[in-house]
Amino acid sequence: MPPSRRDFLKTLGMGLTTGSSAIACSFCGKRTAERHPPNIVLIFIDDMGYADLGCFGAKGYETPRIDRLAAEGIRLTDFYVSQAVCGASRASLLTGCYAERVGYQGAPGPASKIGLNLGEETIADLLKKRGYATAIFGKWHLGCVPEFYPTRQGFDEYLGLLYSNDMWPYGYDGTPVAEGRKAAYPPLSLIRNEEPIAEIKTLEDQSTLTERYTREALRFIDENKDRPFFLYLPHSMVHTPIAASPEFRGRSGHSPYADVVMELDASTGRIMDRLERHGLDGNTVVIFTSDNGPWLNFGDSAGSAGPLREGKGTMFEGGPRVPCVIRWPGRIPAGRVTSEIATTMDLLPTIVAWAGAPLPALPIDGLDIRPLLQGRTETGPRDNFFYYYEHELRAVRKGRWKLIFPHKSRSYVGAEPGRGGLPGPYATVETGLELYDLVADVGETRDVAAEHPDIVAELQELAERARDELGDRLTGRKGKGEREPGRVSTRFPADITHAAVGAAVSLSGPPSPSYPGDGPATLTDGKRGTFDFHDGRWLGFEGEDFGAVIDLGREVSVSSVVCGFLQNQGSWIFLPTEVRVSLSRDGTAFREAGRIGRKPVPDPAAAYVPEEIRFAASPVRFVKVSAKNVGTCPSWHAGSGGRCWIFIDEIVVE
Ligand SMILES: [Ca+2]
Ligand SMILES: [Ca+2]
Repeated sequence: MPPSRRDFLKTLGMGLTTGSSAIACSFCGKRTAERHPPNIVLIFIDDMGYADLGCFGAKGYETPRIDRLAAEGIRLTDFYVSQAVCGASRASLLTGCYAERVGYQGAPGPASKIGLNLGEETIADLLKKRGYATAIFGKWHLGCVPEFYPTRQGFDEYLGLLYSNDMWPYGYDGTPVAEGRKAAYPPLSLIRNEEPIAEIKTLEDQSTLTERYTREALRFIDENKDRPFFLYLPHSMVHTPIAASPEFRGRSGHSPYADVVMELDASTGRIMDRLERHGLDGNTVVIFTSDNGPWLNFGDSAGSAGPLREGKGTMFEGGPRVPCVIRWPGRIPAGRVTSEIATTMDLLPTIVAWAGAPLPALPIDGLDIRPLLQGRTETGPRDNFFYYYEHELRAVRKGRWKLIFPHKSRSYVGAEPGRGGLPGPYATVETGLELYDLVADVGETRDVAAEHPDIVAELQELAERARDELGDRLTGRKGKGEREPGRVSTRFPADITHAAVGAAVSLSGPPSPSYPGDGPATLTDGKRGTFDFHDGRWLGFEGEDFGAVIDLGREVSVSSVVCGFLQNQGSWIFLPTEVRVSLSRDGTAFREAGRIGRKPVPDPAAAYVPEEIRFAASPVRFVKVSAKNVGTCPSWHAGSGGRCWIFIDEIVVE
């Protein structure tokens, strides 16, 4: 008998757990299901480096309140986020899954039409089932259209920014930008629940964010002191543009960056004091960590990864390895330090087990690390970690060994960093197949692959199993455990029946290799695309005209042809300037049935436009459609001179 999927994944060490086993587990011990389950406070800093806290070796300034958390709890030295980028990292934190599993990548901007799938269960969803009050104060970054807001993903209340604080129509110095990508950004709104309440448009406004979030957190604790609560505090700082409130400017005597970190430290202290005032600190789990490593090209406005290689946007250790401390007096022994591998994905199963709440119904990757944290064992349940970035499996770690696969990466080495809040350029680095011993060489400086062919082979085997489950763009693999992100649907039904469904299509030229859909058949499969042009339901043509002939297989009486086109000018996708339909009975002699022409005009809204051509009904077998590309982006467009795209999803023949 073949092993079950669960057994199989267990041998992978991928920690796949399912709802049914979870329920059995969370009620098996009395210790985990007391009358009043613990409150959870999860403080998540944006872009804080591995060495930015005193207890992780920060130099030149102090973080006494966070250091005290470490002294009274546990410090994790080998703690990872799933990816060194804001959005994907947060998807993993809240779902307990690799970003590949939940299909959520990168750091989507204001025009993005995807979000964390509403079918995923977040920590907030799960704790609500156990009667927790839930709140998020800070940066969301898991979908910026209302259907994906935090209030739709288990949070009772929200105050914060929907995405990064630099996704605003201003430069890093706070002055308006006239051209480029940011010029098209909408105002950066502070959202309360589902309504914008203020606009963040100056560095002075940025400097209010830490204080605003902290005040909300204190109020939330006050209001919910008599019931279990989950407080998720994903600060916008220390992501640039950094800004400390007036009270903290110059406080560190070191740098504006250190001032901002000290304000975050003081914020953490105020939360601890408030818990203590209400007598709650003994029954509250406080977790402090970061979403990814430092953004090093900002120089003196970035943090430090200390001894680790590189930073944010890379999967060398400085990218995904982040500082982490967890405090729960009486349960987690004070002053503990562990170098076992653990990840933000492990927080979900650990927290819900402490709370006596169920695990998600869908498979996850996180592992319950309660025994490790509580000192019942020195060995954690996780001995491996898969370093994915934007769906590329760039490296794998098992125990002390990290095998890096050949890939191109952002690098900060050899590029002059910016100063005074402004970014410097990135460099790039290309790796080979490289093996590092992270215990002897945490900085990944000496490739020892040639000395350990057996370990290389073992890690390659492990990686192969990850690719099977989660896919890998570097080797062109689709994983069988991959799920879809949430997508904004158009107002048209996703499925449609018409006379050309299943008909053969020949294209006059191939689509871009980046957007091939399912080949030419994409145009007659009876499926429409969503606003996400990455959804595999579109054919994309870069700078080229579109042309296709559909063979209906036999003569059919036809009176209209409707072609579905996408407009998303922010992504250089324009409607065609002309659409023309011709008909034929024999595939040789075509007669024109109609044409539509339009001029490109600025329109920031994403739109699904069915271009319809109607004509007198007549029997035809072949339908020819051509569409003219705008060509190069018009002078009024941010990409002026660049090549325009056409995206088409279906040719509806009736
Ligand atoms: Ca970040
Ligand atoms: Ca289609």
